[in-house]
Amino acid sequence: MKKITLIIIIIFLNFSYSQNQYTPSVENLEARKWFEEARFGLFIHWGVYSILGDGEWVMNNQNISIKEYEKLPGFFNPTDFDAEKWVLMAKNAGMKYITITSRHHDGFSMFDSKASSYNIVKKTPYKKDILKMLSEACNKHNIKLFFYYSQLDWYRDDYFPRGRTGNGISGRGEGNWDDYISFMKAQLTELLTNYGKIGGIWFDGQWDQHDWDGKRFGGINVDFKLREVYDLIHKLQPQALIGSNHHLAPQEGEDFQMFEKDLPGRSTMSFATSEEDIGNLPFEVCETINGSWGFNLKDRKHKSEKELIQYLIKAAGYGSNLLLNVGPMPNGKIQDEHLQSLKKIGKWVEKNGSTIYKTKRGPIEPTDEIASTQNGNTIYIHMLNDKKLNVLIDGFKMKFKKITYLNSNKKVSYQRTKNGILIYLDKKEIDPIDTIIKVDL
Ligand code: FHN
Repeated sequence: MKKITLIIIIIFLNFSYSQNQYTPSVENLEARKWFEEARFGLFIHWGVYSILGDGEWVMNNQNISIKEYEKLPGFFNPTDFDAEKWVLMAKNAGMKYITITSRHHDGFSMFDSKASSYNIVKKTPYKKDILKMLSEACNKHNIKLFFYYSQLDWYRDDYFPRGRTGNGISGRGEGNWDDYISFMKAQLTELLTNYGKIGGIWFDGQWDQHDWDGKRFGGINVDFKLREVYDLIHKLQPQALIGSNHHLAPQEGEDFQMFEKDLPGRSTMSFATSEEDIGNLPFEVCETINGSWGFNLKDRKHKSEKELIQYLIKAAGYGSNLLLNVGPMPNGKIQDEHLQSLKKIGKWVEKNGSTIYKTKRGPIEPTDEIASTQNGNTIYIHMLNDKKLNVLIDGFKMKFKKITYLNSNKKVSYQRTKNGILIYLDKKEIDPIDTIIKVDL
């Protein structure tokens, strides 16, 4: 009898262990390595909301009722959309992957979905699956494709109990939460079966169901069945990387950790992931090219070439990828200001990409003025303040063979100090965006 009880306990323990402990597959670990080396991706927020030119939250912000919002798909006809142009735009900017919104909080699916007829093929005059076209173009040009997927939904009745947002939208019903989970599983299965091998799934919206005191996310009020959903994804495509923008510590089954408009640990946003919640998965920082995610006609906060390139460098200095967002217009085109910025970034990356791709976080503590990256025995110090000629790097005591300017190959003057090194930059070598110093160990 005792023996039987012991066997039952062992079986139970094994079962609960395998239920909780996520062991990434070999393919997944390889994909993580690729992801960390890629360093730069394009984020795309595109949906029927682009017609209103007021960002992707317009349904919530203007309290547009379900019935009113349902008219939008009828106007969505992006005849100028050219998947290959988008992919080449990203590739020429030095980006290695694209993450696009398959369904945002408005609940409208930008792909052909059997699980919901509220989708681009069934409800718009355009009638075409943009994800399909994009996946084909990505395949052709060797760019990986990730799908953003919103767990929050302002449209469906079965997203019930509702969360903290969208409560001014009239016409929302009161359905059954389990149906919502089944619906999400069905859609994710479509996304993981109909578009070839994908890069991964970028979840967003879990925070809608967490308590929030304006500073920290608290307990969750529903069960998103995360492990079931994550396991389903990994079963369908083991290499697919899962990340979730919940702003919390990584959860079992996730493969990378993301930081929204914030460098890891800098906590510049109210919802920032706190320092103690930073894990050891690959990092990705996402940021907008202007001030909005979805197309916003009146957004004039276009970031400068310098800001954008320096953000890419800073992210790399934290050992993180940058996922830079554009919000395409309703006609399927990208705003000219953004096309120009991406071209400029591309030029910089073409010349200096070796200091970013395939690097890890360097040995120098990142600040607003300095970032460092490392590839094997080479350290790259990125000097981001073009006004400072004497730069003290406290704590940098490493022995090295050579220290030169990357551009000219000329030697850099320096002096060892008690706690680090004082670098004397040559005015002639200063680059207004980034003066790169190469240190050979
Ligand atoms: O609400 C979304 C927002 O629209 C956008 O998708 C960003 C991207 O990181 N995430 C949410 C806000 O945290």
